[in-house]
Amino acid sequence: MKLIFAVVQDKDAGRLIDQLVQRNYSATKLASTGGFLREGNTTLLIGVEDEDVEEVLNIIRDTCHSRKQVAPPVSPVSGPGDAYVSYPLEVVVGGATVFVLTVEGYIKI
Ligand code: 2BA
Repeated sequence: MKLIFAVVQDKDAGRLIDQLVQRNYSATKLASTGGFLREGNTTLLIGVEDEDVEEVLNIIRDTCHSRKQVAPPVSPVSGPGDAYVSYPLEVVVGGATVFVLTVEGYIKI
C-alpha cells in the first residue's frame, strides 16, 4: 500500500476531491501553507493500493493546473548589505507536488 501526499492549489482541491471520491478513493484534506509564498494551499492524504497509484496520479494530472503567481517581497534577515530578492518575482505554482510513500501499516480501529 502507498500513501500519496499531494500539495495542490486551493483552486483545484475541490474538483480533485470530487474526482477521487467518484472513483471510490478515500482522501483526507489538510489546510496547509506554502513555505515560499506563505499562501494557503491544500495537502491531500490518499491511501491506495500499489496498483492504483498510477490512476490517482493521472487524476491529479488531469485536475491540477499550473498558474503564475507573484511572490511577496522578502526582507533581509540580518541587516544592511544582505541580499534582497528583487520583486515582483513571478513563480509558476503547481499543477501539484506529489510524494508517494510506502505504508508499513494500515489499521482501522
Ligand atoms: P510554496 O513553497 O509557497 O512555493 C510556491 C512556488 O514558489 C513553487 O511552486 C515554486 O515555483 C516557487 N518556489 C518555491 N520555493 C522556491 C525557492 N526557494 N526559490 C524560488 N522559487 C521557489 P511548486 O514547486 O509547484 O510548489 C507548490 C507548493 O508545493 C509549495 O508552495 C509547497 O507548499 C509545496 N512543495 C513544493 N515542493 C516541496 C517540497 N520539496 N517539500 C514540501 N513541499 C513542497
